[in-house]
This record gives sequence, structure tokens and C-alpha cells, in this order.
Amino acid sequence: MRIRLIAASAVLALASNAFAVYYETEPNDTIATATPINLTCAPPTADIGFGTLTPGDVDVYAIHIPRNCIATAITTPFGSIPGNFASPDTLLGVLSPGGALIIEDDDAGTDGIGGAGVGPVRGSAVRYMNTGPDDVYYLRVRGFLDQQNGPYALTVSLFPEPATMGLVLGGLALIARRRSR
Ligand SMILES: [Ca+2]
Ligand SMILES: [Ca+2]
Repeated sequence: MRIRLIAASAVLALASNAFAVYYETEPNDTIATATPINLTCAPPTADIGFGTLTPGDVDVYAIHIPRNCIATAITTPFGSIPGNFASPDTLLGVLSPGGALIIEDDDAGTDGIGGAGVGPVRGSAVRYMNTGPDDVYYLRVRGFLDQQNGPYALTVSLFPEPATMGLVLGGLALIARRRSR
């Protein structure tokens, strides 16, 4: 019980931290030069960053994903706003700690502006769960056909798989009850 309380306290302390917006830092075309994204999985956190693609450019972001943690990432191309979310046309991949491509998405979601849908859809989204040891993984953004120009937002979140998430929520509830006495 004491360990659980300490863990829950640490969770609360971390929860009070603010996560600043991040920006890509070129060169970041390889895992060795990746731009870091600093998130925690427990408590769950999310952040938004901004990057720009040019022809041939690759943007790699490093993110520490603990075991049994789920990462969600989505690009929002905004080079053609107002109008649509179609430029730059992004590809979003998850790379292993060694830099091998695990998954990659091209076009995902449904876009709308004001009272109507817009298209074509060119933003990307991935959901990934790490079942191995805690480690640094990589999110890779590149342009379709490596021929894209323009700015995009990269929104990223981490949260624990359901069993751990239940423990986190249970710990927070326990703390809340103790504080209310
Ligand atoms: Ca870039
Ligand atoms: Ca780059």
C-alpha cells in the first residue's frame, strides 16, 4: 500500500508539470539527430509541436515509450490553410529503437473547415503500443514522394495500457480520499 501511495504521489507531482510546445530542430533527418519530445505515460500526457517539410526533408522525433504504453500521433498539415489540410502531404511512421520502420501511415482521418468537409485528406495518424522494454522510439515525418513543402503540427500523446491505467486512476482516487479526510 505504501509503495502504491508513493507511486500515486509521484504521479500527482508529475501531473503538475507543464509541457511546453516543442519545435523541430534541423538537422533532424536521422535517429541520431532526432528532435526530442518529452512526455510521461503515467500520468498520461500530450503535447503539440511544429515542423516544416521541404523536398527531400525527413523529420525524426525521439520519444521515450515505457513498456505497455500507448502512443498516439497525428500530423495536421496547415500549409494550405485557409482552404484545406492537404499540404504538405505527410507520411508518419514509428521507428524501433534501432531505427527500423515498424508502421507508417499516409492519409488518415476526415477534415472539415467551418460548415463543410474539405479534402483531399493528406494528414497522417498512428497508434502504437510498446510491448518490449522501456525504450526510445522514433516518430518520422516525411513528405509524400519526398516532394512536399510546408508547415505541419505533430500532436503526440502517451497513456498506459488499460490494466496500468486502472492502477493509476485507482491511486489517484486513493490519494483524493485520503486528502478529503
Ligand atoms: Ca523539417
Ligand atoms: Ca529534417
